[in-house]
Amino acid sequence: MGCLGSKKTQDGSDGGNVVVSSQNRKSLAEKIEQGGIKVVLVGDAFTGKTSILNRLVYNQFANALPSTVGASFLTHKCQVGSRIVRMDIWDTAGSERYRAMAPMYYRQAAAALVVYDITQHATFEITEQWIDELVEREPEVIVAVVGNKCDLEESRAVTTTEAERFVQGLKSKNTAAFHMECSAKSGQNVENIFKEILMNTVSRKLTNRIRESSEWIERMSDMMTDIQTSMGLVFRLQWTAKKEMAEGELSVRNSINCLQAINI
Ligand SMILES: Nc1nc2c(ncn2[C@@H]2O[C@H](COP(=O)(O)OP(=O)(O)OP(=O)(O)O)[C@@H](O)[C@H]2O)c(=O)[nH]1
Ligand SMILES: [Mg+2]
Repeated sequence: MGCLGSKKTQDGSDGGNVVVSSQNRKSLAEKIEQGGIKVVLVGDAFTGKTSILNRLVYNQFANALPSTVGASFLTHKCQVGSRIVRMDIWDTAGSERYRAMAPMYYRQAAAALVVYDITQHATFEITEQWIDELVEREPEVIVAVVGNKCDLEESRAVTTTEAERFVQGLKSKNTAAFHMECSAKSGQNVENIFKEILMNTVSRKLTNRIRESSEWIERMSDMMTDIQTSMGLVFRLQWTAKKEMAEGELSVRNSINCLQAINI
């Protein structure tokens, strides 16, 4: 997967004023699938959501960042095999006063990064709430449970095993989920998370298409059976009609023979 360009806006509400990067060339645009994949980042404040995106898109990291206001929107293009897939990414604010706004960004999200800070256990505990809220609105969403700041291993408060057990629990409830740890600071695993999201989304799309095709084939074969049954019925009717006609003809001929025999 390669990173091919992005455009970004920060607005606090609806993602207006989009600035298109110079890399948005026509040759690329022509290859981009219509309608990108919508990805949303949620999680507690200061867990590093904006930093993860800054690492992905600009390969940059800042030790001090202003908190996101409302939400920020950007698009990012990635190559998956021979295809270029556009991701429409919403980076939401984690602070309490914007909490109620988050569900506005869940609509039709194909995937969500639910980010926690591995050094703050409370940020991990609250992920369940975000996920419940997300899945309730978008049951098909692919959930990436992301433990950020793994460069701070010495201050770790959430073990990998604990997080993986939690994700197993989600899977057993039929939520498409995976767990990964990353560091926006060092860049470790950041691109892999989005690669995994894309792979999961593409394979889900393919599975859905295969399911639709097999349902279509099943419907066709049901229709063929119906047609065959109807054809069989028509043949049987034709055969009965011919038989009755032949019998009728026979009895008329017999009557004529009888009449001729008694010379009438
Ligand atoms: N050590 C370390 N610090 C990080 C990492 N990622 C982010 N930070 C720091 O954590 C703080 C919060 O990062 P943000 O990216 O603003 O967090 P956020 O989740 O977007 O926060 P809100 O916008 O308020 O929801 C910043 O000071 C970052 O420098 C990381 O991987 N390692
Ligand atoms: Mg932010």
